[in-house]
Amino acid sequence: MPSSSTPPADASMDMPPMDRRAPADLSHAAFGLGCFWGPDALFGAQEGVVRTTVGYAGGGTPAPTYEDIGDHIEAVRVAYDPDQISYADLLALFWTAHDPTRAPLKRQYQSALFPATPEQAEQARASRSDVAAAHDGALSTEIIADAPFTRAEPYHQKHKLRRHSAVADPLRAVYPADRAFADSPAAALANGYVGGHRSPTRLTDDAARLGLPTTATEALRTIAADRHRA
Ligand code: MHO
Repeated sequence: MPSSSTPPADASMDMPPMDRRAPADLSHAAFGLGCFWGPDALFGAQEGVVRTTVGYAGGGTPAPTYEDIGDHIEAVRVAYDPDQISYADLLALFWTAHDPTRAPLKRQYQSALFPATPEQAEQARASRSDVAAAHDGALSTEIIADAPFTRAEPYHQKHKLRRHSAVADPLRAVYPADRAFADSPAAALANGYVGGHRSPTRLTDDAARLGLPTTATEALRTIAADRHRA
């Protein structure tokens, strides 16, 4: 019998196939909807979302950090393939994933849209008007165009996934650099599963592109089955 410290034979992996094949021509946009850990997973679970990054945007304080966020807002920046998911789809997700009528206790958790292009800004404004009409105008959501985005500290990136070492460790071994791990499309998708935003039945198809060791795939399936609510 191998000792308990012997890693399973299949515990290592190569770069995930979906990371090798990630499309180059991506659009991006950022969203603020409270603590960024949850939205990181929510957006990461969506088909067509290629990368997610959490960070700080919307303020004027230079060089924000988590401990010294100044007047910035926690945000998730999404890199997406516009052939697979539209900004309108992302907006729809944004509105349903939080309560935009609630004024947050701290500016850090302000509801905000950070469009990156004039077209997105126009769509964001039109979408906000539609949603406001349905709520008698009482929305707290701000629209801040062309806001500089500062990446958050590594421990905030894919925060939910980091708590599940059976899944995160093989990915960390492929990407020892924090930045590469945070930017991995496979890490974004795995984080989406851990957050309960993707049905475990979809792992049947996703397993090959994630390329995780079998033990990690099974661990992810168990976590997803526990978290996912139809
Ligand atoms: N309630 C959470 C917020 C973290 S989020 C990155 C906590 O402090 O644990 O703002």
